[in-house]
Amino acid sequence: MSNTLAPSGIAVDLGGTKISAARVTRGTVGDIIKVETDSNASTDSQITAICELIKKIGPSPRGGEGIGGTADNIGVAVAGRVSKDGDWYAVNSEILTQIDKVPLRKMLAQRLGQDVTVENDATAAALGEFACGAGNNSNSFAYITVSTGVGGGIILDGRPVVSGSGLAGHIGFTTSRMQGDDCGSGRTNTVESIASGRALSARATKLGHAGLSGKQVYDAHLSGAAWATQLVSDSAAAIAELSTNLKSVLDVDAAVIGGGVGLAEGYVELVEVHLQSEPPLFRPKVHRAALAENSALIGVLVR
Ligand code: ADP
Ligand code: BMX
Repeated sequence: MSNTLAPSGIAVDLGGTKISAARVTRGTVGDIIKVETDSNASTDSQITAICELIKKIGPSPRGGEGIGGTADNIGVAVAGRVSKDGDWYAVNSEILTQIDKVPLRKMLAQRLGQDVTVENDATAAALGEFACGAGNNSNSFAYITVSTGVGGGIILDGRPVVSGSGLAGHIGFTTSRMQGDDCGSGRTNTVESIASGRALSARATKLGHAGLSGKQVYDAHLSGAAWATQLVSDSAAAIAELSTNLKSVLDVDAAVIGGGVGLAEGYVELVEVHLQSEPPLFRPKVHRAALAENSALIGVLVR
């Protein structure tokens, strides 16, 4: 697979906190439309939300860049695992409570009247960073999104690591040596239960700071609140540990970090600080995702 593609089409990125959509033209993302994700929405409501955003973006004024130059290519990246048949499942059922064996590719094709690419959001983001981002000059790296959850997309020898069930890449559900919590995946002590935006919020509540979003916890850290700095440091330490494990198992060149928390001020630098406690052999390079919030929007259109 080439890593110098500049894809075009209509892209949607459904995460646990927001759904984004935009027209992409040869690798450049146009105006992004965003709506809040309803974690408890039914399958039909989630599909409707996706299709409404696509319709708002509208057909290309130049007849689209799809196959034969007619309809636009459409790509939909979603949080959750996506099987080779295009069926969609939440792995962390607390993030998307109604999503289980949803025939996503089939339902979207029926609603939109054309084939649609469907992919896990972090795997799509890895493809975006590989095509025209921080992974553009590497054949083996791990994209890590620290966002509502902690997701992963792995490029190995120039190809995405995928599996029939769609579980491959779900590195947020690996466990940490740090003290974690129960996780909506059914596992305990996962990286996701320590590092994600939801984890920052839940751990702040346990410290008596209830009702804060992950962003509000992070902002408290930036404002000098010691309790919040400890939570953010723990998050970065868990991602550093994860990056070291990925280096040890797959010998990835780099960890490319994205997501609302991962892109936040000083976060990547904190991960690098924690990596210093590991032997050099096991330290991958660490990069902030060059495409920032656009990684998955571009990657889901990469062919
Ligand atoms: P999604 O998970 O839907 O893809 P994001 O990548 O924006 O969306 O991640 C959402 C999580 O990141 C939430 O927990 C949110 O509170 C947190 N977050 C969003 N923006 C920031 C920020 N600037 N700094 C720290 N945390 C953030
Ligand atoms: C969770 C899991 C992954 C997803 C990752 C990031 C669900 C619903 N999500 O680990 O599939 O890639 O979160 O998702 O099982 P986001 O919502 O943070 O973008």
